[in-house]
Amino acid sequence: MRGSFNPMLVSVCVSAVVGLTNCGGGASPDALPTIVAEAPPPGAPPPSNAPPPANTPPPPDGSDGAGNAPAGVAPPPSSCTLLPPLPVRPSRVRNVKDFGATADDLTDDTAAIQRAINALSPGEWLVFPKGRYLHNTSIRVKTPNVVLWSEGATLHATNASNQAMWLEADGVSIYNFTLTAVTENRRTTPWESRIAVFGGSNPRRLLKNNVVRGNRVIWSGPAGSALANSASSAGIFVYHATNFLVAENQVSRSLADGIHVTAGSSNGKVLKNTVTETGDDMIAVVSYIGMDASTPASKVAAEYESRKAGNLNRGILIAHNTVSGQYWGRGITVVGGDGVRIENNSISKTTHAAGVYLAREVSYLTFGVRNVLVRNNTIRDVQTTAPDYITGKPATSFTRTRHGGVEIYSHLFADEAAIGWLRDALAVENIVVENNIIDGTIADGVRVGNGYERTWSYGGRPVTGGSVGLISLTGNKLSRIGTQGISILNRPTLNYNVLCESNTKDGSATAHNMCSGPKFKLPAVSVPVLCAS
Ligand SMILES: [Ca+2]
Repeated sequence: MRGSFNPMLVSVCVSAVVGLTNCGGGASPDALPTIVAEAPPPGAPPPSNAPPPANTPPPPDGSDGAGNAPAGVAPPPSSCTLLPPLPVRPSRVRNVKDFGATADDLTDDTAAIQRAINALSPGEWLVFPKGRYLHNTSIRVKTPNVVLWSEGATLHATNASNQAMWLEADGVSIYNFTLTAVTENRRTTPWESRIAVFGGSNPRRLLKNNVVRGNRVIWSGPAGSALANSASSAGIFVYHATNFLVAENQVSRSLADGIHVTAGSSNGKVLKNTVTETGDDMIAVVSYIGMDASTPASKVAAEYESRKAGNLNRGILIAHNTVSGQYWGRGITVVGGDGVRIENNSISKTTHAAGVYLAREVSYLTFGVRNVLVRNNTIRDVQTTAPDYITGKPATSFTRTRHGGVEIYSHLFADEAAIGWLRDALAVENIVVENNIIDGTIADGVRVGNGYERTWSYGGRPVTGGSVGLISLTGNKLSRIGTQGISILNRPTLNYNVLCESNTKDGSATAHNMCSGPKFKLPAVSVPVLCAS
């Protein structure tokens, strides 16, 4: 199977047994039976210009990028989150109108735009003057280091199933566009997203140095209309890319995730974006092992290391974003990943599930989670409000998972749990949750280890809580909490403990009887450098 084109690898949350947990379900055993999501069947044919089968195994992603910062110590955030200056428009640029594109009329501009892009030499700029242009299929950019630059342009996609501004060469950048689209129901692939960083005909080639900045992926018509949403799948879809920057974009009402980072992406920054009212996670780092959830653990174990090399996301910085009001999914998530910093974000009105969610999930067979720093975020109104906007599938009425404001767990199939090293590999560990404000939750403020010592089933296979630990919860300020401030469900052991210090609930110290003291090992979080310049 490996090496053949697998829709699982390019999907935002599609599965044969779809969606009770990843991509919005919330995976707690007590929530399992309540939601049935819908998604295209896994065998649905891709569009005619979809990527052909990849015929090479995934390469190692080449990331290094991990420096060690002990718990609670990290480089100054300013050096990490400082944006580079915008590029200066060169005196000589190409103009899309010179290739026949016409703004503000009903004529389709796909051919003209594609002709203009194909005419670019590496490094050239293509300027889109003010006005609204139409395209009826994805626009593909295969020349490295070109810049797509809007000067007040709107791109409107008229095809729900093939609509991406598709960056498929190194260094391709897109700045300042307004992007609207026709949508039908929720889709899953990069070419059904609105901006895709994706290798296209060679999806396993690691793309480098792409920039998506200052764009607005927005809805353009009333609820219930074909213009009510902004993208059929994710608003911005980053697939197997490194050294990428997704900054200062707005995504509103995408049918799947707002910003979706997957497939062994590394050393990337997601900074200062605004994401609202999406149909799934607002910002997601998701690492699929890339096998169906029915795959027996023995097969997962046999292929684990090679798949990890190609599919595990590493070294992602998610900072200074504002996310609010999704009707399905979570606020900011790491569902499989190593080395992720989630800092200084504003997360609010997560009507369906957690504000911050760190989990290994069985439904999509993801990797574990390790080395995550969740710091200085403001997390407000976790399932305490109803969504202001809902559309289409999967959510025609909204549901609540009763996740914590911050939710941390590992779930394993029982046969995975029985293989000791695989159980450890799929753990959620080395996590620091520090100095966050968590204000307003329907259930716990922070919940760790849901599913521990419990057994339930998914897809007919027994599932159990996996290993969760080496977690530090320090200095968090909790208020308006529905149930417990901190809830620890796994018993502390040497390697799987939760340290709780200096947390408050309504101004008074709060902890939990399963919090362990410093007699156990502390987490040693290894977070991406990304801050050198
Ligand atoms: Ca036109």
